[in-house]
Amino acid sequence: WHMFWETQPVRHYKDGENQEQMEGAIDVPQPISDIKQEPYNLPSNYEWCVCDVTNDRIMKEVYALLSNNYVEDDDNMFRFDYSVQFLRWALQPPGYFPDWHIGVRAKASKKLVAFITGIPARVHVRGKLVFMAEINFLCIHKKLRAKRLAPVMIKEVTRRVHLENIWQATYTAGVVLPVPIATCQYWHRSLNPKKLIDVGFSRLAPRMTMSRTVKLYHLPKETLTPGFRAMEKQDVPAVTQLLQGYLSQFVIAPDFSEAVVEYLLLPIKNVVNSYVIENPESHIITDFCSFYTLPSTIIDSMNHTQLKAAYLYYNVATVTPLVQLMNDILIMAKLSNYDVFNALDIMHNESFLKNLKFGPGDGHLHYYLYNYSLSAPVKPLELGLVLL
Ligand code: NHW
Ligand code: EN5
Repeated sequence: WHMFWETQPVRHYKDGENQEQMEGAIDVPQPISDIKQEPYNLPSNYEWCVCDVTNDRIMKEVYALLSNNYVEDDDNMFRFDYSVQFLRWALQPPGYFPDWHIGVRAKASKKLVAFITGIPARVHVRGKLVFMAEINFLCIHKKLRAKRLAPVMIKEVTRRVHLENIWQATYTAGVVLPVPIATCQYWHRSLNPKKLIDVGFSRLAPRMTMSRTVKLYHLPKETLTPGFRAMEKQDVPAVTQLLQGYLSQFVIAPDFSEAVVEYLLLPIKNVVNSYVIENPESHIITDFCSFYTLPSTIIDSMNHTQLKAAYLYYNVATVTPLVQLMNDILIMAKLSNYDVFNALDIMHNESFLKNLKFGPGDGHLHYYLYNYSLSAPVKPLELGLVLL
């Protein structure tokens, strides 16, 4: 049934979902000298390449592949449109390995036809610190689908991760594979309801007119919490402290150093937005929130070509109520002209979604671990990890 996944160190459905399981690595690490030294074989017309993400010409090729062939919704109406700036940010965190940015080219034309990436990350799993790879941006050109190329690419990235003495990985997908550790739902908050309805992203609710819908989703012209401002470099130590304190309660959560917080959370225009609440008297940073920018191409639309979407990233509310913090971040996204604000039902997000007029989407996100077995499945609210 799962010809490839059957052969991999992941949980399998036959393992018995209800039985007590041991928690930890499935396969023990091999000696590095035993790891295959040469890349896996591709079909003879194709060759491996490393995609240097600092190179503009190569990034244009990666962008062209992904913007035409990456993830679509179930009805093929929208396709993720990760920008070059975003991909550069996502792929070069502290300690990244250039050769984990893997491409496949046609030998004759040198055209880039497939891509997969890994980045290193330290992840807490039920309190244990595990060195992992985060795998993302697996993409095969539409004309090369269903030829069993994906298993070769996954084995090749696995080999390169093993060469760095890393034996676990985490990834998310919209499809069900063996076996999700958790299944989450996307929620959407309309910011520009007229456009969302025009392009088929959402519908006019029964007994609602357009003008009543616009009014329903209306937001104030400025944020409400005193001391709300964009995060700056000087905030990195305080934000790191807030995140470490908050994330320690989740079963799965990143272990953020100051270097990683500075890299991932300092604002970058059209990539990542982060805000803090600085107490006006004490100047203490009490709360933090962030989103990343991931537009989608509208596949067949007359009037519009792109949907501008913000995705909730990391938040910590210690003093300001979370719902108030999230209302302010919605206001910021609206002021910056986003069409929709998306969030998953992870961490404590359930507590504000309905209140702030988010509605459930038709997409799910499944979280996976490679070569790590959990003794029990995890609830979305036990997840403290967001993958891009
Ligand atoms: S999820 C987004 C994945 N990308 C897309 O959906 C883009 C559009 N689709 C495509 O480009 C975020 C193709 O359909 C892809 C499959 C490339 C998806 N993950 O080549 P074949 C990520 O990037 C299995 C894993 O014939 P294809 C996370 C499928 O079950 N496996 O299919 C990536 C089957 O195996 P089975 C997936 O349609 C995580 C086999 O691939 C998958 O031409 C990667 C069929 O291959 C998916 N999303 O290409 C794993 N989709 O056993 C990392 C399909 O069922 C693991 N498959 O026969 C960890 C590695 C590191 C370890 C380190 C220690
Ligand atoms: C790797 N890091 O399905 C991630 N998106 O709900 C890769 N639906 O946008 C895996 N189908 O519900 C990603 N509108 C998996 C997700 C793939 C993309 C996807 C879903 C998530 C989505 C929209 C559009 C649906 C179009 C028809 C949706 C309803 C919005 C409505 C707004 C008003 C209140 C109720 C909800």
